[in-house]
Amino acid sequence: MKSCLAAMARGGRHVPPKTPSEAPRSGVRLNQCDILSHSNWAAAIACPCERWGRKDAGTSHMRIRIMLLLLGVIIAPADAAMPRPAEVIVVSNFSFRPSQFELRAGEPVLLELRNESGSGHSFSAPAFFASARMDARSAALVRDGRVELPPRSQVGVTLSPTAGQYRFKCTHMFHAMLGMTGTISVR
Ligand SMILES: [Cu+2]
Repeated sequence: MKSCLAAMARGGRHVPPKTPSEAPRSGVRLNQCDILSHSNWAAAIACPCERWGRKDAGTSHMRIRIMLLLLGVIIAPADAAMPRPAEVIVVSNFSFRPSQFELRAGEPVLLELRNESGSGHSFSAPAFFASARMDARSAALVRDGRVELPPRSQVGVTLSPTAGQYRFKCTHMFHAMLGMTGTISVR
């Protein structure tokens, strides 16, 4: 069997054994399939060592895949046409944080509504939503001028707001009275 390290060093991919019987016996620690021995990550992803049933190789490759996935999550927003960073509104019993915030008129923004409480709430701003431009996905999240937020949920609405002062509140019974109100200033 050729070691995958040697094969990688020559710029090629290693070839796995054709039958399981050719695979390394248990107790034999081979390093050639560990993360550090791979000359590049792409080759590491393609490396089929885990098909041999070697637990450590499988674990190494899983780690690489998780790292690449995380890297993808970090890199992805940079090349996509994204709105400016999210305006995060944390919803709890019984407040919005922040309760006053500013947006820029005509500039797409992701409004991220995070309900951190164990109770349902809503973010109701009929005039604000009615005057804003939204794509179909975001518009579908707004019903009668409000977004419903089930317990421990997060809803993201992307929109381009129109200049003005808007009030928002939670429409659940007595919640506005208990402090769940706020204002959005769009300039
Ligand atoms: Cu509420």
